[in-house]
Amino acid sequence: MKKSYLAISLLAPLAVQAAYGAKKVKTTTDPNRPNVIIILADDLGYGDLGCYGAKNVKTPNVDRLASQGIRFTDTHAIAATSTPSRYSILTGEYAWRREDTDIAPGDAGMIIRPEQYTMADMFRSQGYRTSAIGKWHLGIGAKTGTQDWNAPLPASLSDIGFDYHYIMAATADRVPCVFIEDGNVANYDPSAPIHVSYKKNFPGEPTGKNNPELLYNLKSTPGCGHDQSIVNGIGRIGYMKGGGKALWKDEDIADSITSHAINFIKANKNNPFFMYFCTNDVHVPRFPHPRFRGQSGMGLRGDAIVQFDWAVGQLMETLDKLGIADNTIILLSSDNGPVLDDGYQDQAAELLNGHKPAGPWRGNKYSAYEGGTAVPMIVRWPGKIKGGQTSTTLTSQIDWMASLGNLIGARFPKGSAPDSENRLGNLLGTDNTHRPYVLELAYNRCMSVRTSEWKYIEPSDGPKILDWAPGMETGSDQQPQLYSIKNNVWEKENVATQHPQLVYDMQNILRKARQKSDK
Ligand code: NG6
Ligand code: CA
Repeated sequence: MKKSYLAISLLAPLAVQAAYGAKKVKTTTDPNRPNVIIILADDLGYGDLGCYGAKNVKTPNVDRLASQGIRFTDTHAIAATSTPSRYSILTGEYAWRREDTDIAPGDAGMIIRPEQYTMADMFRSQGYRTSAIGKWHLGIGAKTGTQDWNAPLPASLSDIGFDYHYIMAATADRVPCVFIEDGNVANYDPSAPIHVSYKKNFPGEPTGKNNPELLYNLKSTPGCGHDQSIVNGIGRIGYMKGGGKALWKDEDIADSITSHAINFIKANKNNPFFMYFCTNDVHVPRFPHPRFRGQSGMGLRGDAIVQFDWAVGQLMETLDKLGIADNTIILLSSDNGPVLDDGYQDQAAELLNGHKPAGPWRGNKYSAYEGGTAVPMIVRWPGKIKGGQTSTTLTSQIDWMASLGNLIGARFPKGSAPDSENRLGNLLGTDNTHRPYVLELAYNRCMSVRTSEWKYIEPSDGPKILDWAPGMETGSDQQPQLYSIKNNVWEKENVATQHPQLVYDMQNILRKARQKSDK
C-alpha cells in the first residue's frame, strides 16, 4: 500500500505538468482565466486595517489594495472560529451540517474527505495550478491521532485538489510546530523523530505548566491550556517531542510562508493559478519578526498586523514585477473576528489606546454578536474592476466557491458546494443586491441570521463572557435576541419582544436551512 502511494505521489507532479503542457492554458490576458489569490488573515478584525478606520496601526499595502479595488463593508465569515469558517469556504457547505468541524487539534485527520469536491478541485478542473500555503487547521493525515510525522502522510491536501501545499497543520499555538510540505514534514530532521499526542506528555519533556521558567519568549495566560509542550520558549496546546531543525521559529513564520507563496507565483506565472494563502497573523502566539517590533505602538498584536500588511505587499510586488497583476484577482479577508487575550500575556488589551479591533461591531471572535463574523473583504482585479469602490452589499464567504466557479466556467458535481450561491456580481461590484440573509455560527454552535436590516440570535446556554478572556462577549442568552442593524444602531437593544413576527420569520429561515441538510 505504502509503496504504491509513494509511487503515485512521485509521479503525480509529472502527470500534472504533462496535462498542463497539453492544454496550453494561458492566464496573462484571458479574462475567463484570471489567477485567483485568496489572502485569508487569522483573527483579523473589521477595525484592524487603516482602510477600515484603524488609526494606531498603519496598513499601507492593504489600503492600496482596497483603493485599487472594492472594499466591502458588510461581509461575513461563516463562523466565529477558524476550522468551521475555513471548511465552509473550501467546500461551499455550512460547517454546522457536520459534527466534526469545530476547532481542530493539531493531530486531527483530514476533515475534508477526498471524495468531497473542493474549491481547489474546482480550479484544477479548469486547468489551474492550485496551492494552499500557511495556516491550514482542517486536519491532515488519514485518521485523528494516528499520524506518523516521520514519513509521508498517507492522506494530504493533494487528495483534495491542491497541487502544492506548505502548511501549518493547525495553528501556531498547537503542536506539531513544523511545516508540512506536500504531505511531509518540511526540513525533516532524522536525528529528532517527531512524536505528537493530545492526551499525555512524553516522559522527561518539559511543559509550560511545570517549567514556566522555560517560557522565555511569551508567557501563557494562567489556566488557559497553552501550558503543555514548550517550543521556541512558548507554551503550546498539545504535547510533542523531537522536531529538531524542522521546528519553526514563530518570528520567522511570516517570512517562511510568504517566500513559499512568492515561489509558487513565480513558478506559475505563465499558467493560471489559484493560491489559498493563509497567514498566521494575527493569531496567537503573536510573535512577529523583530523588524516589525514597535511599529504599531500597540504591542505584539498591532505589530503582527504590520507584519500581515508586509506580506500582502510582498505578494502585490511579486505580481507587479511579473507583469501579471492585471489579470490576477486578490480576495483578502479574515477567517473570523478579532480577540485580545487568547491565551498569552501579550498585552493586546492593555495597549489598544482606543483602537477598536472589531470596528463598530459588538462582540469578538467566538461571539454570536456581529464582531464574531463581520470581517473585512477587499476584491482587486485591475483588468476588470474599477478601483476606489466601496460596497455596502451584504455578502458571505459561503458564496465564494460558486461565484468564482461561475467566473471560470466550472461545472459542479451533483451535491457539491450545496450552500454556495453564485453571487459573482456582488464580488465584482456589478450587482449590489443584498444576499437575502447570511447565517453565522458562534463558538458554541449557536446560530444567528443576519439580513441587511436585522440580526437574530437563537437562544443558547453558556457564559455571557468567555471564561479565559475578560470582557470578551459570547452573545449567549437563553432568550431570543433581535437587533436592528438599520442606521448604524448595531446590537444595542434586544427588541425581540416588540417584533414577534420578525423573530418568527428569522427562526423560519434557520429552520429551513437546517432542514435542507436532512434531505
Ligand atoms: C481555542 C484556544 C485559543 C485559539 C482557538 C483557535 C484555549 C483556551 N483557547 O480553544 O487560544 O487557539 O482555540 O483559534 O485553548 S482559531 O482562530 O484557530 O479558531
Ligand atoms: Ca481564526
